Amino acid sequence: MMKNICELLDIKYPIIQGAMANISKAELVAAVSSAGGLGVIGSSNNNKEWVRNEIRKVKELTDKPFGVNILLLSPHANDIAELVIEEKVKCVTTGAGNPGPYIEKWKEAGIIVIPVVPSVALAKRMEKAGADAVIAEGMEAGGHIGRMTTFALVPQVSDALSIPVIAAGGIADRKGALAAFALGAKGIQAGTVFLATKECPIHENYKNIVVNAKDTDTVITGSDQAPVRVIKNQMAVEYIRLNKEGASFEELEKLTLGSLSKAIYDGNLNEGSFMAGQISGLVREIKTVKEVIDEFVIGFTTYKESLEIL
Ligand code: TUI
Repeated sequence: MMKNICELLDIKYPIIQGAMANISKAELVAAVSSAGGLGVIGSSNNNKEWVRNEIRKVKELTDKPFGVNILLLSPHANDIAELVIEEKVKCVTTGAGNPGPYIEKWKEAGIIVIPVVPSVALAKRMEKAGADAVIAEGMEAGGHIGRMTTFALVPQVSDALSIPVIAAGGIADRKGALAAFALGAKGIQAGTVFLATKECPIHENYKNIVVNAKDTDTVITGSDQAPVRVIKNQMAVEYIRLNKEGASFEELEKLTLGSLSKAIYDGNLNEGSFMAGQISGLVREIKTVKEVIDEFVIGFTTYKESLEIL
C-alpha cells in the first residue's frame, strides 16, 4: 500500500503551501507548518545564504516539518540543491524545470522529493527517477504556469502514476479541496489563498488586490516559453502590448525588472507584478493561516463522509 501524503511528510493534513517567490519566507512557512500543513520556502532567484537564513528562521519558529522549493531556472539552483542536504530539510519541491539530475542525491540524503509537473510525460519521468509524489499544477495557478488546466491534468496524472499526486491550481476553499480528491489527488497545494492571510509578509495592497479581484481579473504575461499569471493592472497591460508589438527581451525586462519587489514590498499598484491565480475571485477576506487550513479540512471530511455513505 502506498504511503499517504501525511505519513510521507509527517504532517497532520495533506495541505502544501505553494512556494511563492520572496513571499513564502519564514513567517508564512512556519505558520502553515504549525497549523498542520507543509510550509514551503520559495527560494526563487535568491542565493544560498539567503535561503539558509530562512531555513534557520523557520527552525527557530517551529519544530514541525517544512519544505524548500527550488526554482530550477535560478542561477543558484545547484547551490540550493546542496543546501537542502546540508540543512537536512524534510522535503524539496521543484518548479519550472526537470529536477531529474538531483533526485538520486536527495533520496540518498533521505529527503522527500516532490516536483511540480505540467504534463503526464514529465510526471512519468519523475516517478521513474525516484520522486516520492508529484504536484500536478494547472494553469489556473498564479506565477509561472504550464498549459493544462487542473481539471484535465490531475486525473490524467493520477491514472498514469502509482505514487501520490497533489493537485494545485485553482484551490482556495473546501469545494476545491473536495474536488481535488474526486479527481484522484491525495493532497492539495494552494498559494493564492495564503497571500490573503495575516501571517503573509507582503504589503497590505497585495493582500487587498487579491481580496478585491474578481474571477476574470488575472492575465497571462511573460514570454511564450515562460508564461506568468498576474492580476491585471497597468504593468500587465503594458507588458502584453509591448510583447504583441514584438518588443525585444531587453525592453520587456526593463518593465519587469524589480516589478515583483514593487508588488511585495512597496504595494505599487500600477508598476508591481502581482502574481496570483484565477481563484483570487473566491478569496474575499484576510484570514489567519489556521482558518484557511480549517476550511480545507472541512472539504476533506466531506469526502471521507461521502465514501462512508456509498
Ligand atoms: O514555478 C512555478 N511557479 C512560479 S516560479 C515563479 S518565479 C518566476 N518569476 C518570473 C518568471 C519566471 C519565474 C513564479 N511562479 N510553478 C511550478 C511550475 N512548474 N509551473 C510550470 C512548471 C514546469 C514547467 C516546465 C515544470 C516543469 C517543466 O518542465 C519542462 C521540462 O524541462 O520538461
